[in-house]
Amino acid sequence: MNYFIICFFSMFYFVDVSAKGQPSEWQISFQEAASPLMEQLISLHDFVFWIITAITIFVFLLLAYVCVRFSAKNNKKPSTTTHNSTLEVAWTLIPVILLVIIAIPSFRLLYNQNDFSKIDMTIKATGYTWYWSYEYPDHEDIAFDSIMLQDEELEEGQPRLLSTDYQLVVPVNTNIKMQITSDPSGVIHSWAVPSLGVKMDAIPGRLNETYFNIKEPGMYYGQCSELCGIGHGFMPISIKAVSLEDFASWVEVAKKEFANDNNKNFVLNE
Ligand SMILES: [Cu+2]
Repeated sequence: MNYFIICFFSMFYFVDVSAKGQPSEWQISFQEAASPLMEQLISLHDFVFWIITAITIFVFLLLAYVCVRFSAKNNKKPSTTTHNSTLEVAWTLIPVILLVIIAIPSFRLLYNQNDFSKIDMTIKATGYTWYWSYEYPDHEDIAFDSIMLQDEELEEGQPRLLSTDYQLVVPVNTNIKMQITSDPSGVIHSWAVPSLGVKMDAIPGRLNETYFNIKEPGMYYGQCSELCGIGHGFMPISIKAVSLEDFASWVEVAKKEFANDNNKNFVLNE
């Protein structure tokens, strides 16, 4: 019952009330925004939602009025009017104006999503069957695979089907460009993290780009969002956002940890 009440009210706030960066049971709306892009996505959604609601109610009331007022019983002698210029201009212009009103914030967001003018660092994600592999070209080519933890490997607090053995560690308040591609001999995947407002196809032989900026340290989870095959539901993305200092020390550790591992894909890049 509690879940029901929470979900019911979260519909009106358009934000999920549980732990940030991951989905919750019975969740209806978005995860809490953890990046500026997701904030903009949610505000555009809320804005358009109210326009849609107003239109739906208006059309419903019109239909109800027509059904009653102009039924055969109440309107024995139908009018033969076929044109009404004022009305025709109005029902053409008002939708056009509404579309322009929606288009302005929509195009602004579209532009922001593709604005790579202020990038601080780059990470490359490659989709394999069935896991993600990450490379840090700005940090001495640190590279590692990120494989889903099985149920028996999960530790306290790690969400099932979302946690990985190695996490994508990133600094907070940094514009991070993700280059996203897929194994040349593989299939199409999609790198998606709902709380960051990021979803980009990973296509063999093609390098796609997106970016995010995480505001607060914490864990942020995502999944492959392109039906890619038998392991589609088992190649999660888990991001650990840390402070700049913690990131610097992680880089030092990671350089050693992943340096001599011949299984890692970065060996191919040498
Ligand atoms: Cu996939």
